Amino acid sequence: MKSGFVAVVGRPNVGKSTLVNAAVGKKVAITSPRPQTTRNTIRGVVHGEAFQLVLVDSPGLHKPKNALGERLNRLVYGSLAESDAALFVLDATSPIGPGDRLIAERLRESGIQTVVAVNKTDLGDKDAVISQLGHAGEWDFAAYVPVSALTGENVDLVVEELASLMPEGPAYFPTEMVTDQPEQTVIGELVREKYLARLREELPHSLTVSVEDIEERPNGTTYISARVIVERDSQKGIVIGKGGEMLKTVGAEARAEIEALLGTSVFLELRVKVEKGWQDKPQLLDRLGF
Ligand SMILES: Nc1nc2c(ncn2[C@@H]2O[C@H](COP(=O)(O)OP(=O)(O)OP(=O)(O)O)[C@@H](O)[C@H]2O)c(=O)[nH]1
Ligand SMILES: [Mg+2]
Repeated sequence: MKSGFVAVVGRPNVGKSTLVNAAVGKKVAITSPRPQTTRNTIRGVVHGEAFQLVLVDSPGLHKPKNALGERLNRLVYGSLAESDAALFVLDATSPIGPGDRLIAERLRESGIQTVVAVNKTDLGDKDAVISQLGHAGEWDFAAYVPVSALTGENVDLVVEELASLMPEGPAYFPTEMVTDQPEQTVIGELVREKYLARLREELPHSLTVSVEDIEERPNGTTYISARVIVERDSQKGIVIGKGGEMLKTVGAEARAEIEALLGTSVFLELRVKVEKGWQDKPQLLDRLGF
């Protein structure tokens, strides 16, 4: 069969994770309208009849502002070296900018075979999409596909183009496996996604979730204890909300998705903790899995 690894790259918020989920057919990566949603490399597996694609979703590339940002960028460029092809995602609703050009340059330097997806075609008008395809065409990559990760339009074409670039190889993952992430990680991410949808501005970047314990009890309920970690005392109140309202709402929303994921009833205990400046502390970043 044809099989291999595909590095999914692009600026923050262009829809990389949404596209990976659409190609895999399951939610393996959380998404949000905020830039820098994805923080880890996440592998999502597309099982075809004669191919297997391992899509490696990664944080959007941007100018690093702190130790976390630097680690994320290194992570992405590191994953390029280990990949058989790249999927470069552009956003049809915003013109090609210096960030996109920088990524294009890196891709060309690396010599990796690249498929360009111009995403969010459901939002961008036709002329904008065509002009983007034209500009991107100058980079001379392997293929160009206008796509909507949200409606699913042309997602199959992206998969087809990528599959055609894969070398002969083994199935890297068994058919029932769509991601390599441990349950603990997926659960923490689902909690973080619910917070991202509700919090404003800077705060989401200061928030991380660490799942400490998952235990299936004889009564069939899975008990999960997780910590919501923020950077400053002032943020603690926001994350908990008036009378614990925010914590309750997020907890209920996350619990519903976790129950669907695990297929059991779930008791989710969320606790909030302040870790001052966690994004700039290498030791803490290690412990939190970055
Ligand atoms: N209308 C529309 N919205 C989309 C499409 N693809 C993604 N989005 C939205 O764009 C936002 C960002 O999507 P993500 O998939 O989180 O983007 P990302 O590139 O993974 O972002 P980072 O992880 O922050 O780098 C979300 O609100 C998505 O719902 C699309 O094809 N059409
Ligand atoms: Mg993402």
